[in-house]
Amino acid sequence: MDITEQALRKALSDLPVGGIRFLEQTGSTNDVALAWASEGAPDLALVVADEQTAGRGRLGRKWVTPPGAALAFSLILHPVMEKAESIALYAALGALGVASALEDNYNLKPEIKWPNDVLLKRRKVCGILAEAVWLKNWAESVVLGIGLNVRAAAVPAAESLNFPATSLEAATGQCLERIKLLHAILTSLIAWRPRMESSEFIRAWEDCLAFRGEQVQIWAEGQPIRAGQVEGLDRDGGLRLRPLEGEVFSVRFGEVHLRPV
Ligand code: BT5
Repeated sequence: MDITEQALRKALSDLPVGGIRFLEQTGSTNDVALAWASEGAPDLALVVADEQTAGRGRLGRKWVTPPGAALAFSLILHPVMEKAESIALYAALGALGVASALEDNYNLKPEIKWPNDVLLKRRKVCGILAEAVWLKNWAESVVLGIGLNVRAAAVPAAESLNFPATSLEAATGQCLERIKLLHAILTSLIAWRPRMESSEFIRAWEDCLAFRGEQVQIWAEGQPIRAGQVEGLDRDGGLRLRPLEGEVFSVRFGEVHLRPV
């Protein structure tokens, strides 16, 4: 079924969504949501697009969203946490929200590639981009942008990718209904959000962690590559790695790249 604003309003009427804007085509739903947030959008206001012509990933990378094939949306949240580093936890909320929705409703076994890519069978099916509207030192709003490949046609050509990608269609053999998926993901995000700083949240995230017990390489811009076996997460969501020699170390949030060895 095609997404329309009317169909969205009807399907999401049982959720406490703060407002809905649907666009057949837009540059980036995160840009629309950031503008709306700075004009005072309510908590849980939602921007959905069928197609993005300038979808954004992290650090200026591109996110591809062709028409009729993907779920691309941005959810505006008014944060309860005021520390700058907590913004990264919102991206984790996005990943856990998507992973739990896929597991609970579609019987899939998603994994989270730390910090916040959702994988199916070791291929990226969903990307998350959390951005904040700052007011002095605290985030007044967080825009949680989520892009999910629903149909196989959503997956870009392999040569343009920095990590293998897949779609829900490839993983399930079915064309899943996008509005139902959105309902399931929003339900899961709304349920996890009040528990974001709990040990239960970290445990659930850790349960989905990809490459546990495996060797990975990790590097950040201008820093040497480090390698280690993925042990799990620490209390604030940092990734714990055990190197071949030396002490276990944690990697903090930031622009860190992770690759299986
Ligand atoms: C992400 O960045 O994974 C965050 C993507 C967030 C997209 C959503 S859609 C709704 C909202 N509006 C936006 O404008 N953005 C958000 P990153 O980890 O930097 O990954 C980007 C990389 O993923 C690219 O450089 C490509 O290699 C790859 N890629 C691009 N499109 C993809 C797709 N559809 N499926 C899988 N991989 C993709």
